[in-house]
Amino acid sequence: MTTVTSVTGVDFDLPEPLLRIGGARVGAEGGATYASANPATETHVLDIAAAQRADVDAAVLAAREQFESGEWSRLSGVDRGRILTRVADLIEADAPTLAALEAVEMGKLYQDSVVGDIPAAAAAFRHFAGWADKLTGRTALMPDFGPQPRFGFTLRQPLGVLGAITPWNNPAMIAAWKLAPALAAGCTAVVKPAEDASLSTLRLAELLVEAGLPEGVVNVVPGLGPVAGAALAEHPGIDKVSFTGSLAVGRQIQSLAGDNFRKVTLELGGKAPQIIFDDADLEAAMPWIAMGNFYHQGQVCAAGTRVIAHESVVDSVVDGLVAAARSAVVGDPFEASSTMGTIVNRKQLDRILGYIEAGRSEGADLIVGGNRVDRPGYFVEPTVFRGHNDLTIAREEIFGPVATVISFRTEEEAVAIANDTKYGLNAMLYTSDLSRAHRVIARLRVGTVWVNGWGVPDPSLPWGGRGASGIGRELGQAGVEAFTEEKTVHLGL
Ligand code: TXE
Repeated sequence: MTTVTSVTGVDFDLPEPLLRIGGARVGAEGGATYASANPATETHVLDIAAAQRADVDAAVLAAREQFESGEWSRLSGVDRGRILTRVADLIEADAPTLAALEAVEMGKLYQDSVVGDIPAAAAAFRHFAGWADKLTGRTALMPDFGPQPRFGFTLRQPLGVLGAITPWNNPAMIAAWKLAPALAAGCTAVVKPAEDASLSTLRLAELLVEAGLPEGVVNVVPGLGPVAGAALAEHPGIDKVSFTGSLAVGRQIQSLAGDNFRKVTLELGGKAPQIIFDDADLEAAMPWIAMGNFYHQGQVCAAGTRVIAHESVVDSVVDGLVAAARSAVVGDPFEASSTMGTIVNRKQLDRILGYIEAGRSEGADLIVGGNRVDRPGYFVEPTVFRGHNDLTIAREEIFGPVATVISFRTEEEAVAIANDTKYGLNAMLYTSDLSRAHRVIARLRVGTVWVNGWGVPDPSLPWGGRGASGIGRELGQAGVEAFTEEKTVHLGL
């Protein structure tokens, strides 16, 4: 095992950078690897085995054989739950390592992962552990069929093999959101983590086995998206694809899944509105509004980057965002004083700077920020524009710390602006009027609404989008049932 020391003296072990197929830790076919890099220092971390098509075949076969063996899929729900609870305990105990792996590979603040992402990953396992023995069917009293009395019921059975393709922005948490419900339901899985952040998923795989999960239940195939990801998404041996990532790749996966009549869940990001009414408690709201834009450098699918403020409070909201931007400390993700880390990679940094340029050239008013930070690493200033909803920066997901403030006059207008987007993942609204909150909630075309706040989805409630934000729901009862098939039985008596 290789031990690494961060620039600020945090020691952590790197997991073996290999594929996990069945019980084996193996290199990729032909010895293929890809480089993992630290975006804060632009230095190499290590080379990771890059799964090829044949490796994905082997992983799917391992997951299929494990599923058919019944060792996991027919284990009692109580026993599955016991193991998943142990996984949650191990994740919590391992938070410093998991957080360090995410910080070193993709620049998220170490401290934010320790208290945020990693406990959220554990919470998903803890929650779905409780579902493992509660996935029951229903019964129906049916009329006799001719002379024959009948009784009907349904069985809820595990779906089979999951192909999970995960993004780099919250790698352990999103892997947990897919794996915990799938495992609770009795499925087995092949996971393809993002090439920019694979290490915490490899570490998670080790913890799963340490908790007592049989080998082969979760197989991990790090690799490049168009190679390993595509091979997994189109593999005939999987029963479901669960994907979180970009719209473009989501579209490809959806069409592949459609061609193969395969179940699919897609979470493709958003362009969420934060509506601030004139009756909002601004002092309480401002930290949430700022966090919804600058937390994790804006690389969050739920980020609320369209700040839609009533004309009577819009100047105060802009001032609040400017103050938050000016007080942000953009620095090394391991540094305790940093409040913002780095952008994940060069490509993403250039994308963000390109959007900022589009904002400027389309005539939006740049209030603060707008530049790359002058130091090594992919750091960008928190940025605030004033503008309108037709700007490119208000229409496209930037996945960077770039807010666009838009003003409105009436509730009607606020709802219209909020809904005027192809995305529909989430929305935030700030008001002290309960009736208004209910009226607006009912009209927002999104999967989730936060009122007077912003944050992380909770495993007990569903999460997912409408429109270009995706298909299906993860988490909650809907999320775990999505890993089952409900079989109807007509019993002649
Ligand atoms: O995503 P990709 P990228 C959005 C966000 C971001 C943009 C691009 O706007 O700026 O997408 O990010 C795998 N077949 N989100 O380029 O490529 C890939 O290896 C199968 C929002 O990083 O979609 C990785 O594991 N898989 C989002 C995963 O897909 C393929 C989170 C996501 O990477 C593949 C991430 C292929 N052909 C980005 N090509 C959210 N919903 O939160 C790539 N992959």
